[in-house]
Amino acid sequence: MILIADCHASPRRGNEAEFAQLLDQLARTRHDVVFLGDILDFWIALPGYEKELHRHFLQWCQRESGRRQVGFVEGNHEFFVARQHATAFSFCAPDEHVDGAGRLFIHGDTINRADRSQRLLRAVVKSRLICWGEQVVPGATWVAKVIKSHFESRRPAMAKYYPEAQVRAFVHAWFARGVKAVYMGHFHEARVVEAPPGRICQVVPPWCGTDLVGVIPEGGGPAEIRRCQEIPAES
Ligand SMILES: [Mn+2]
Repeated sequence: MILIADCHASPRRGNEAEFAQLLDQLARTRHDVVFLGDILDFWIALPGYEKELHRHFLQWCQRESGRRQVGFVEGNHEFFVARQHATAFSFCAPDEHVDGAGRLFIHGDTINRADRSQRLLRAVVKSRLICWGEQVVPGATWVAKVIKSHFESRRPAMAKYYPEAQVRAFVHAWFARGVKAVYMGHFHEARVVEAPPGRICQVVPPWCGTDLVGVIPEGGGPAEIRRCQEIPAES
């Protein structure tokens, strides 16, 4: 299984062509793929807010999920994807997903309890009232404005800070509930988090700027961090 985090594909970053190449490389392997969020920078899955980049990615997921598992968990730059596009994926979750093997996939932005503006945005945007409001065009415009102004006013330091004690507490709570492994992105660095014997917690590095992805071996275990083009085709 291949894990991909934080591609931040966007015209702003000028990495759309490289991202298309990544999708081609993935399609040439036989691996299941799980996208750990912040794949497209950014993605408001409402009418009028999706572009060719979003459509191309969705088509890829739709096609490849017929050949392999393609999972997606939303990052803090993605909104309403699970609600609007669930059928394009094998699984698609606004928060976290636990698979049949007891592996938890999560972006990671909600772990830092001190990041109040991020948690508030999530709570507001994903509320029932907003779900109703965004069915109409003025509602959708307003929701998109709120989301955009959040990112414009945000201190970049908060997003990058790695809250070690909180990550540990978070994953141990999941281990206590029977989860065997936790894989996340978001923090823009590769980390293996200390875990009890037989359990795994890993922070997958961002693909953006590194070309790196995680590859979980057949029998499970920690993901090997590799460049995607080094994964043999049809493996
Ligand atoms: Mn993120």
